[in-house]
Amino acid sequence: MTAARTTHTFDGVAASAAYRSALEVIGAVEPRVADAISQELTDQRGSLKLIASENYASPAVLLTMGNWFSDKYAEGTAGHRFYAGCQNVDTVEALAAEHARELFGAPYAYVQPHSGIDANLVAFWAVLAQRVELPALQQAGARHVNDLTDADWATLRRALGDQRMLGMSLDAGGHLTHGFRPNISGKMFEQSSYGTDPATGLLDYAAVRARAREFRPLIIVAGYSAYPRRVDFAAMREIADEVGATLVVDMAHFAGLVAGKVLTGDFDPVPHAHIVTSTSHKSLRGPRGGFVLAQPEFADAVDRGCPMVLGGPLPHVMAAKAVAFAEARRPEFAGYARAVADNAQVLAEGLTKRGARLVTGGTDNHLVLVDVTGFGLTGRQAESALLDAGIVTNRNAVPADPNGAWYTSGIRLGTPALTSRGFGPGEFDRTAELIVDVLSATTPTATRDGRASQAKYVVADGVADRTRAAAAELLAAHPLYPGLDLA
Ligand code: DSN
Repeated sequence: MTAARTTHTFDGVAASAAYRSALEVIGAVEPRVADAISQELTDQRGSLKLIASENYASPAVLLTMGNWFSDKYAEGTAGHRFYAGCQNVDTVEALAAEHARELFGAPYAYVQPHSGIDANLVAFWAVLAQRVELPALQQAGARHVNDLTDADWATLRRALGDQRMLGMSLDAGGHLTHGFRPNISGKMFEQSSYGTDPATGLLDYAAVRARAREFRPLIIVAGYSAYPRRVDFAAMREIADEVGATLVVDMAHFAGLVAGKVLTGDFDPVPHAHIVTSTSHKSLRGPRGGFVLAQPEFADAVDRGCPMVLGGPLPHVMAAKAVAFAEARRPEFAGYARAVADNAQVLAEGLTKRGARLVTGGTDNHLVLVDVTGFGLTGRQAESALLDAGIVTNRNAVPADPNGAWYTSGIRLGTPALTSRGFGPGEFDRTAELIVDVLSATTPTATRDGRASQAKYVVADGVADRTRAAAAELLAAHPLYPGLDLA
């Protein structure tokens, strides 16, 4: 695995000129913003970024977002806008959708969602529109909700509020937007969860089926933000069909592995789900945003994402999605995606052989979940100690977490970002060594009543400095945006 297969191909000289000019223009108005932008690059260049949901977009993607497309209103869809003068927005939206369809082999793509939560809301309301509202309209002989009598409308609103969603539990790796109470989805639906097998940490499809039969949800959501294994979407679809549910798959985390054909067959959600939602900025390495793929029967309902739950689209971001999807259609992106998954396995093995305990014992996607209670730490302590040593991770609950969602018992590590820098197996094994060194050298401090603190900790003298120096060596060998020079 070489750097050439995983990093961006770009012209550092051209990118340097573009960014220097941009910073000069910005700095003439508010120099502190120009400085912060510059400093962000320095900081990102100087740390081992292992946040599983982050990446480094190409300069082409980033530059596409800084222009006058930002000034356009364009409610509606390509060719059917509520504003005049949208011909160029039509071009980029149509291009982004076409690239998305081709990239994922999907019959229909909607590229307006601004984020993952927006994409999920579009999908959930599309299911409600198709399966609850449409039959109600038909029954009332109306073409539009505005044509319903007040009594029919009241009945429909009750029906819309009386639906069920089944999603993966949060501590098993599910996501807040899959029907959990702090999120709007949890207020829209009566929610129930499926978890993982307590012995193996793996999804238990028989248990999912049993829960679905009992709960009879309108929507089953599959997908995760902290589950380190593949999901059998063919099996999930079978379960959905058996109970008359619509299968929505949130592939935000692993979209890059689907695009790069690492997840294929039963593990590719696109042929199996009724609707697939995603973000574009995680393993897919695009701009910050969301999108939805759908089977034809849901296409019209998804298309009404605006005005159903979205306002004006972000044309500059849709343009950047078109560029990112075009990049992901190049053959080298498949090499990148393969390297992300291979590197995750090396990281998992490197941690395990040095004594770390991993949820499910390993990984077959882009992320690893370490149960840090084996080091006598909470996730919060591990996250902070690693940050002191220049390693950026995030704390995460593990299944049945005894420390709850704030302190947690785990840290989540992902390989997409460092793989974009050209890290290969040697670098990831060394990264595992550094992580275990830091965690082994960290101890919780005692609280006043003599118990171990869940937040405070000490790292043995010299370990953080030594790790920072070792990380700097790895990073120097794999510069972020090589040749890009702001000075
Ligand atoms: N915040 C994203 C993550 O880190 O997984 C998901 O919303």
